[in-house]
Amino acid sequence: MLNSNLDHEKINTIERHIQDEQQSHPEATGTLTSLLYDLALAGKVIASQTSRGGLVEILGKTGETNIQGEEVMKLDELADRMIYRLNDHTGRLAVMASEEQEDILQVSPSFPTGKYVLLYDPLDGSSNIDYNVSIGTIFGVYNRKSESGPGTLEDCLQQGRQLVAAGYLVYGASTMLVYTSGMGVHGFTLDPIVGEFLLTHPNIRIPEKVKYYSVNQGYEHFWSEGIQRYTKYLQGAEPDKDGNYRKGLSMRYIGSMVADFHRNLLGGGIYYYPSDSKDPRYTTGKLRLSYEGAPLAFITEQAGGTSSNGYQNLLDLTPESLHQRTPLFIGNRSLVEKAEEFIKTYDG
Ligand code: FDP
Repeated sequence: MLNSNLDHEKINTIERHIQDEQQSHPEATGTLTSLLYDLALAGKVIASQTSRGGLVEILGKTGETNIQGEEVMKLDELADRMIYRLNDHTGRLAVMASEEQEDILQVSPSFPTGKYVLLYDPLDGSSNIDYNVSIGTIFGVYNRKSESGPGTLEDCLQQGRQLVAAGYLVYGASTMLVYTSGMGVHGFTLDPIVGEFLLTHPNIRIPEKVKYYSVNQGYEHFWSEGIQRYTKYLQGAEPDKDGNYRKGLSMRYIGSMVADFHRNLLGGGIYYYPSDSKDPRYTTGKLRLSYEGAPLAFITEQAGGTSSNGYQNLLDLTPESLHQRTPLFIGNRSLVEKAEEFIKTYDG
């Protein structure tokens, strides 16, 4: 016989949670709920493929390069197509853009266009795919700016402040989906048996007490003086401009931004990828403002943290091109502000 208490217990699936949140917006039509649920579905499909990575012939490179000049991995392609195909016919989107594709992606002409715009990085941290290390998907959702018909490039080049929702999936020891629609940050874990995302991390707040800094320290010699000194400050080996030292932090760097970000969101800390002089392609940093920076900045802000390009909040930057790169500092407010202070003092 069923325990009668169960009748009263709320089982918070992702669909129900998003629906409940949207109900506090009387004007909501349910379209955003459905769009976020479509993204959760895409995440489940991608997770099912990544977890079988070593078993089926999907690992390794396709032999092609994407527009960033990087080798395209088969799983990247699969994730890219999956997200597009699950969203091209729903009537919820005006246009999409993917980190893997040079141009904006129009939805199928046989279906009506919708009011939202979706930007996504289908498989972040792809250099880790072959090594069974956590990877992820990042997405951001905007309202369209164009009135009707096919969406435009302008729809995709919006300031992070205009984000309606943002989230990421991390494919790790378990699969998690973390999202915000401007009402806090909530994390769901995929129950692989039931096949449903269940609420496990409601109202995530970045802990005040910080533990980690995450940066590729192998590039140290190519950094500016400000970044070098800031990193020493985080280690407890350099004073700030007032002569104060901080207690040294632990360094953790997976090299999959989503996974590094996720750890620091839950554990407290900062992730940064500054500009460096190592590679002429990345003089303004490596990471992309619209696919990686802005969505994670929105989540961070909703969780009590902040972000910067070293001078300005990432959410205040308006991209000029689809694949614009940016230096990036993201995490606890005190650490991000301190990075800005070091940059101002030593790099001008
Ligand atoms: P990747 O090149 O493997 O896709 O988005 C780019 C990214 O990974 C981030 O996920 C990651 O944090 C960073 O680049 C790693 O770059 P480095 O190898 O230069 O540290």
